[in-house]
Amino acid sequence: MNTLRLQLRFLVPLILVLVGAAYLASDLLDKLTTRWFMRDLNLRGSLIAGTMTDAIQDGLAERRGGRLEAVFERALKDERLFAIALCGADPTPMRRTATFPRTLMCEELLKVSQQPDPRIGWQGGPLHVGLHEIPLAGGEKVSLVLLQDVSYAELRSRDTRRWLVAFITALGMVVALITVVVAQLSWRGWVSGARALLRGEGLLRPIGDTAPELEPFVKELRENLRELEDGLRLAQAQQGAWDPARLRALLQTQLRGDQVIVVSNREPYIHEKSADGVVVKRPASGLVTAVEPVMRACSGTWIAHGSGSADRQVVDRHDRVRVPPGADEYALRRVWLTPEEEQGYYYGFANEGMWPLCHVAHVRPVFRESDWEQYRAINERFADAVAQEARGEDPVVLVQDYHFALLPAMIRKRLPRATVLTFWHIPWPNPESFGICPWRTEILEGMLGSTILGFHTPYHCKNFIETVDRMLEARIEHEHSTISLGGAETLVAAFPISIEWPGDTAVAHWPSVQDCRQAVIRRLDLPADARIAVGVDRFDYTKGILERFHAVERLLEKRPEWIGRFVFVQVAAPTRSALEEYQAFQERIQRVTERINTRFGRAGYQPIRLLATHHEHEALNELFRAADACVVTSLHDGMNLVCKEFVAARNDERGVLILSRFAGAAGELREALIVNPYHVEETADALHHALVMPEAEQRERMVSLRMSVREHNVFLWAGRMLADAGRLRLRERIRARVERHGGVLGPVQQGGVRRVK
Ligand code: ADQ
Repeated sequence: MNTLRLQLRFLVPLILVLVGAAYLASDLLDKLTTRWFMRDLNLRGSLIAGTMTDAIQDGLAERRGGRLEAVFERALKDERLFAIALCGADPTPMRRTATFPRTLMCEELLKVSQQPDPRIGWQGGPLHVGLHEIPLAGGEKVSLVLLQDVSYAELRSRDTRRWLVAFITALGMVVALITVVVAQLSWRGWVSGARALLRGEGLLRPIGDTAPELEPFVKELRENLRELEDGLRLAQAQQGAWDPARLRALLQTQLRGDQVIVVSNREPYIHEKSADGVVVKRPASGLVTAVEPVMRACSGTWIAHGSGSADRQVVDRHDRVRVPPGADEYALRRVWLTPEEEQGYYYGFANEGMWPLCHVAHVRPVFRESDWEQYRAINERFADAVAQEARGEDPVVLVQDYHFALLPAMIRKRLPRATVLTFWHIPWPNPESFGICPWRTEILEGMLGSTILGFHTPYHCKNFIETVDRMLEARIEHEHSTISLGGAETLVAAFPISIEWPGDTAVAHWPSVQDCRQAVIRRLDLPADARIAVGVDRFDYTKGILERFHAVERLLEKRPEWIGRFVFVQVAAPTRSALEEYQAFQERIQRVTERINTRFGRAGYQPIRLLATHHEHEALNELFRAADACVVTSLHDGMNLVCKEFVAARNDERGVLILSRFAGAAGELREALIVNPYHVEETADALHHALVMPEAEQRERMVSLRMSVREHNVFLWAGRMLADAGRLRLRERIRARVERHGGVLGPVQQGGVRRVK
């Protein structure tokens, strides 16, 4: 429709110009043909006069009528010759044919014949008047008057005009047709060029087959888009460090205050029944630690499994409760699961299948058909909850983790215009390892319903893209890190997660490092001069707790001087205890702890203190501040937040971080002592190194670690992801406008972030 309007804008003036040209040309042609006719008739008259000269001279010399008239009558056989007369000195012609008009006088005929258009009107049509002198004997002259019928000339001129108009009309139509076809083709070229630009192709590399005539348009559009994106980036860069205010500003500008919905299995607040009534608990979860501050900043809706014994008691009739309790910053929508559903979807498929599948920690994944069915059904239930909670057709939905691999595609089906950001908090294995999953294609297709799919590290992204490459018929653009499947495109990118950096007010309330140390020594009844190392984890086999204990044992073996002086405090929050694998693991850790404590312990001293309970944030902070070293020895970890929490707790710039090279965090926190947890000797040496590290070196390392975590905090993680979502949404809006409106350049040419918004 718009193309037609555009073409009419061009065609109407073209047709008007052609009509004007036809009008002018026919007039000109008329004049020209008349002039040619007159010249022909004069010439013809001269010829006739020439052939008749002798007969006229003879006829007049004989002085008797008859012969001359006979000559004239013969000449009149030429149908175009209408009448003939001879003019002498008298006003009336001296001889004339019967057809010659009686009213015409010689003087008048002379005048007419001398005009450029020597025509007179007569009943039968116009007549051409020609006067030709015939010399007579004795120097006298007579004029031969020839009246020729020129009505045929007018007929011809009319015919010529008709043909001319028909020709110009046909020409106009051919030109119009060519214009329409070329315009259509060019239009398609423009639109696909614009689309390519909006996909980002034109910005990073030139669009392959741009026609030369479209170059200026493409160049302009490309420049406008680049300006637009630069503007966005600049606006972000100028705002300094990432904090809740900046995240809120980003949501209000780039996402125009669009609704943000988070979906995760674990809820951020659990209401439990207790002897004192209902109590609220915070789960030990890296995901909750990271996403909660984002949610508080954007006041959205968090959809999660209501797992607490008092959860149903506190929700409204829509299963919602405002959290954090008392602060009322966002809505928590609870989804209910039966024990069988939880068994199949959560313990079964997610934690016995996906978790070991993605972590290379030498525990075999277990895949059961019934678990898979539950997993799919529960993903559908959460998709329904998202659709119910969505206030508009295009919310921003943040899907969290491996419990919801199928959810992105299910959301896309219900809300095709939603922006789905999926974040995979655990590692992604190589294609061979992932290939053992019986439902690998379903899982990949489900995940590719995401607009953006985030992992912690570029290595996990690479593994995912390679897996898709092996298992699906999808188009992969390695240059842009995008995967297209069924017409939808997913950007696969690394967004390293982090923690909320503690604010000045919170830090001001922290007890001093000395006080923390005294408190921990007192509470755990440790030797007064104890050197303390801590480990804080969920009680999970991927965290390398066993390997850590073996390293402690080896340290005490190798360096007995630490016996009685070195204590390892391990906090381990029970997790997934319903699973046999986890129960066995926890029991094994208990046994190893006892063995080591028996081997190296003595009265009033135990080298390992295992605290297998959930700890509140303040208690963990106290422990981190009291410690000489923090030990993170994950066998495989997406990121690991404990190491970042330890760094954040150490505003005294002391303490040493020992970090597994298999944790995603190792890529960022290079000033830690990086170890291979499978190498017991190396970890034992790192422990010793940490305990004897001079304060100056500790400070140097810690200052650098703190700078890194402070800058790369959780708001940067969320901000980068949401800013990318904002850019894609903006691009999508421009693309929609390009298709909706005739003016390809309309919204883009306006330039500048604010105007487009
Ligand atoms: P998790 O495997 O849960 O997270 P992690 O990143 O270490 O691992 O986070 C654990 C969180 O739970 C931390 O905030 C920690 O303080 C807390 N926690 C641990 N033990 C606790 C205890 N005993 N009491 C109270 N709190 C405790 C998953 C991935 C990680 C990834 C995160 C975030 O496995 O690789 O870093 O998600 O994406």
